[in-house]
Amino acid sequence: MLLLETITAQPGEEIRIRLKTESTLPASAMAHNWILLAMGVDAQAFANAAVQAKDNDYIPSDRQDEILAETGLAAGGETVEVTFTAPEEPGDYDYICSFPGHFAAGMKGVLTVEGSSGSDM
Ligand SMILES: [Cu+2]
Repeated sequence: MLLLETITAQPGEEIRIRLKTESTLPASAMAHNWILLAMGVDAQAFANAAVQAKDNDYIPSDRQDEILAETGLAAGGETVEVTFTAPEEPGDYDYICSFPGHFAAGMKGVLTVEGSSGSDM
């Protein structure tokens, strides 16, 4: 399960996500990934499409433009990571695990990019 439900970042900040799957199940039964979606993408719709994309590690190839950052799949005992630059636009960006059923089980979270520091905060 994803334990980290929120991440806060500054615009343009470099972020590294490292994901380790602890499981003794075969990869076909249990693996995880981490996919950061562009602002405004319907995470539920993306997850639904991902179920059909088994041949592409559950990343729907026709929705690549909705992805800001992604890891590969990590099966039991494997670690994957991705380094990316946080978006410049302040706001909330959903991230999910697109392995079938995992989004519905709650493997999702929100990356919040904070606004430029002003006196109104
Ligand atoms: Cu998962």
